[in-house]
Amino acid sequence: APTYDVRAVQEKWLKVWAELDPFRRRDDGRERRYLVDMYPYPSGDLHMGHAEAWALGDVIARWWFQRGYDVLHPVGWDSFGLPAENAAIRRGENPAAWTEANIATQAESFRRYAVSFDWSTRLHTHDPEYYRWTQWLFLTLYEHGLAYRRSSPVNWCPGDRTVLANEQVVGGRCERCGAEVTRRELTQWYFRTTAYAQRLLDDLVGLAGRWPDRVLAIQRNWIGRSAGAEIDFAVPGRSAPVTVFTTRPDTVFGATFLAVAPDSPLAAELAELGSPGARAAGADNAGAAGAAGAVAAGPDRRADLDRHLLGVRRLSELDRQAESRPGSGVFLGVYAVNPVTGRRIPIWAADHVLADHGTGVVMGVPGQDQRDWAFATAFGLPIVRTVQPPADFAGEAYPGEGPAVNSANDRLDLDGLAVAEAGAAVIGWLESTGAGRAAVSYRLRDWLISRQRYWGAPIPIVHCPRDGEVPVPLDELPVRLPDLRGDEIQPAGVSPLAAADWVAVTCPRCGGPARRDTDTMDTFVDSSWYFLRYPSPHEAGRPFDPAAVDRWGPVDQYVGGSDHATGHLLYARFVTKVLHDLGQLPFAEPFRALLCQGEVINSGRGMSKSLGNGIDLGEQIGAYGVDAVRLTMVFAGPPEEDKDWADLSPGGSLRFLHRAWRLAGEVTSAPGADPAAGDVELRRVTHRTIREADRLLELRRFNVLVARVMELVNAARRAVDAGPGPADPGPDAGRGPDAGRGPDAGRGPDAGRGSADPAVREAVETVAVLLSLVAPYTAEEMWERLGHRPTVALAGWPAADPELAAEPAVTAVVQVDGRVRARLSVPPGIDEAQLREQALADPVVARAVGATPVRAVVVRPPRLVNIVLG
Ligand code: ANZ
Repeated sequence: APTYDVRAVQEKWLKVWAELDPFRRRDDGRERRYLVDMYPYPSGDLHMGHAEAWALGDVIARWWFQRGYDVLHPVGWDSFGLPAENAAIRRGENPAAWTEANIATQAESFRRYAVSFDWSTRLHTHDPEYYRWTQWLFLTLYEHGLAYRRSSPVNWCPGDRTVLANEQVVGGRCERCGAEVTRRELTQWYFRTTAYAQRLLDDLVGLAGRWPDRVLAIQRNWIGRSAGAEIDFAVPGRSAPVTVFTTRPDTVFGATFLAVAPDSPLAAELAELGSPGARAAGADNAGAAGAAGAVAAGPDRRADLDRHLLGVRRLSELDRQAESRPGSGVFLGVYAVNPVTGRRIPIWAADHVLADHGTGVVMGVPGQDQRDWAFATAFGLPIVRTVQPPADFAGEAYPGEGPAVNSANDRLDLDGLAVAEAGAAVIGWLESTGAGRAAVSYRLRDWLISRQRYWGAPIPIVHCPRDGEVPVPLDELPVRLPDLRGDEIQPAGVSPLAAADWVAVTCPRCGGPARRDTDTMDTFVDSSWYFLRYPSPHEAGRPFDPAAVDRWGPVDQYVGGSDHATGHLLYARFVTKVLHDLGQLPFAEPFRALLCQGEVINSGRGMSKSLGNGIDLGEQIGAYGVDAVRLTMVFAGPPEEDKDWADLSPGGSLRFLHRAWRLAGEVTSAPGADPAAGDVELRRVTHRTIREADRLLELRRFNVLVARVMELVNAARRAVDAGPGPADPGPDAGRGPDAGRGPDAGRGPDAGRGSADPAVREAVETVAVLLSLVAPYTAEEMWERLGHRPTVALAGWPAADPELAAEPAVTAVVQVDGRVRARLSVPPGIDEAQLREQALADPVVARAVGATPVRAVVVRPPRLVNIVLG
């Protein structure tokens, strides 16, 4: 069978498209649609994962183009970041060279991959004209108290020698290099994401059904709201009480110890208080001996704590929280007073308590909490049950429901109350006595945004010995990266920028000598706002043109990996909300809908260098062509599912594309021929396919759409081969435009008996337009063979004729007391109420029922109605 030369066809249409530039957004007032694919990181050429994501996103964008929307489908690169920096160190270069070479390669590959980009929107985050505005974003947050610097224990990656955000630590390891992450006390910059915790949570509701449930669940869990109470425990010898956060205020009668995070300033302070040298200050809290007022030499609790800390620093946050691990801790030599029992309870430092969660202090309730049970057992602390376990309970701590026990004092009696009631009673009592309050805590932490690396946007702050932190004035942005290379950017634990001459500046406020901040921003800051820059990528005096953002934002469809659920997708939501609150954006959510593609795997496993099972995109395209690779990606299954390349057949995709293309060469009716005179059965298939296409695209069931197009090709093939006979084309019934040229030359009129049927033309044109969403080269080639001018991409979406698209009627049987009284012709999609109504309204049925009361009507659409009389 004739085929086309894949490579030649690609070359041919690339030239035509470059000239036509069909995918420019027009800003012409038509209804608009905005689609963004998560922009790529330029590490080498495009790979199979890119091929999948952009094939899927392009289906939607190209559908919108066909539907006549003004579409913005931009392209850009996430071009700051570590791989470029590491490559530059290896090569002794500046990272820009490697980065820009890769961008050029990827841009070329994207063009060849025929993604419907508006190339005029192109942006790169390492471009000073872009990062000028990333710095502006930093300063805007800084100005509003949402960017700040503090010293705290942070995640440290010994491999990359930089700090990591919590979102970049996966299972205790660096997301990028896999090294085990440790903790270090460092002064770092943060964005105050916690100020938006509740809003970030609340607004997830509006995304339901438009974002994958899984991503919503991950975000909800990451924000981790828990409601409970703060309870103040007085500490004799200390002016302020120690406050705990608990989700179980009902258990406070069972709090037999407090546990503080060993790496918190509070632990150090309490150890000081509990050590002999501190006796004078804490007369009532005289260490383990508890001999009030006595000055005696006792254990040095500070030394104990320091020893304990050595072990703690080796643990990740995850390890510290693991229930399976026997916790460890040290007594701090200090006591607190349980506000409901009045008893003195010891204060320990315990490594399962995290410094930056809740208040960094836990009340230990061994009766109800298994970790506390283990801790109490290990260290001989008392255990008091305050919830009665069921009779058959054989475990240790009992975390479940049950009546409160051992929970009464002379002013508060919880005994017999259920967990929720008891909790509410405790909160009421605490609030009336001033010893506590209802409180909410979030798992979400502030976003650590500073990095001790070179290839990122410099933090636009100057440190002045006189004026402290001074923001760089907006008109002095961008703070450009100095041109460093190779050795000069070796990671050393402090930013390579610290060693550059660049550091010395004059203070913008006092004019005295000062130093630049030497950290750069996490690249996730760059990507937290790029979708706001796309509508006006060349805007000079501000980050974006408000009118452009107003017209195009928010993004109608975002496409990218669900691995960004807790990082990028949360950061982008945060930044959008901040800018919204500052009156800069009319919307508070950046992405109306989110499509997360699955992974492309091979033989059941993720592709990786170590497994050696990588599939090279360039080779696949070389062997089968762009269209076959795109079609394979789209046809492989639902977009969100993983696609195992070993199970797929790009060769089969190519054979199908050739079949479709051959049909286009066999059509002999003229463009514009009226299909009404054609084969009505084929027309029904065509119009049902069109009607289904919109629904399937709406539902993002692209694979099913491809299956329908394949069926339409088969139907058209049958119609050609078995048509009513070779109609005489006549002198002016146009022949296929290929007649007389191309590999199919002369095939047109003799091809099949149905070649001249205008319904065949209608079917094949429909195939070309639908296929243009997936296989743009083949579709273009077909369109040309059908006698049309390029580009098929903007040919316009076909409209389904409702009559032709209607499913053929089916027969519904109506029985009255078991006897068939009527047969109704009904649409197959009829619903229960409609069918019931139609059955009861039938005159024969009405007569059979007469005046007898109807006891029941059993309706089984579309085929059966059974009326039972009383
Ligand atoms: C007493 C208690 C009794 C608790 C009980 C639980 C069960 P989330 O939802 O994670 O906020 N907690 C509080 N602060 C902590 C910290 N800094 N590090 C480790 N654990 C901490 O859970 C809150 C619960 O986790 C709190 O409620 C506290 O233990 C613990 F039967 O208080 B609970």
